Amino acid sequence: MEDDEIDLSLLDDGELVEQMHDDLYDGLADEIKEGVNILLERGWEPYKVLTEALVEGMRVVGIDFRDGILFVPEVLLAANAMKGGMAILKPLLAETGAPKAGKMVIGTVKGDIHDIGKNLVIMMMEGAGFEVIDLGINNPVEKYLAALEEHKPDIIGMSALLTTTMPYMKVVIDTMKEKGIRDDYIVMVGGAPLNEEFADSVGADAYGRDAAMTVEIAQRMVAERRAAA
Ligand code: B1M
Repeated sequence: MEDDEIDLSLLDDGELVEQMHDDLYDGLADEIKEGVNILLERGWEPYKVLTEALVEGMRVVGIDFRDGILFVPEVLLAANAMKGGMAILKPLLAETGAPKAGKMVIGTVKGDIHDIGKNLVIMMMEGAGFEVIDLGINNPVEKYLAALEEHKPDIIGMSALLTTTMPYMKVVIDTMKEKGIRDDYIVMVGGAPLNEEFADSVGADAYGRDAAMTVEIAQRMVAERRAAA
């Protein structure tokens, strides 16, 4: 170990969690994995590790990304560190039946292969405790419909980066209407060329301007739907 490195195992719980927030911010995946393991060894519930050490750390990352203090490369590093911790917690969370923030199916629409923004959204959503099914790129309507049927998510998300592919979102939403399943899901759309008006015009429920906003809106809409049910 380097002289200036911190021995995480010597920190008390509070200090360790604070250090993990800093390590997430700095995208240090190995330190995050080590921190998660230490907290688990100290008897922390996996859900407590997830919410207090990881999700809270990512919340700060999301705010600074939204405010232009952090940029895409840094957020990807933070999200990658988060993923390292999540990989340890996921099987344990499944066993303990921790509450989920919600479930989302997301993919880039047909004809479009841009996925950096979508992947960022996925990482931030997972960071906020959502289960996300990633359909990848170039998705025809059939692929979305099959995923809705199979996974029964709260949210269907679509991403498009080209002015030529963004109209395809309407194809998906119209097909959902034809099949009578439109209102069974929250429909969220995003991608650089979109805006609020476009989202309204294709019949989506919400437009995610960026990953942090998408998480905020998703949390609010899922909570509203659950309260209404
Ligand atoms: Co492309 N490309 N590209 N490209 N590319 C753009 C989009 C373009 C604006 C560049 C330009 O000309 N200035 C332009 C589109 C012009 C237009 O439509 N009017 C363009 C073009 C023309 C093309 C090709 C046609 C080029 C060619 O071959 N002649 C071709 C198309 C291929 C295809 O899709 N069929 C093409 C290809 C590529 C690469 C493969 C080289 C590469 C993609 C690599 C990849 O994604 N794996 C690429 C890239 C990297 C870009 C730019 C430079 C960057 C896009 C990006 O990743 N941004 C882009 C120019 C630009 O936008 N500055 C450009 C960073 C990312 C974090 O932001 O994706 O906006 P963004 O995501 C944000 C939000 O939008 C939101 O959250 C994200 C995080 O905050 N969000 C969502 C996104 N999806 C969401 C979904 C949600 C919610 C929120 O669901 C709920």
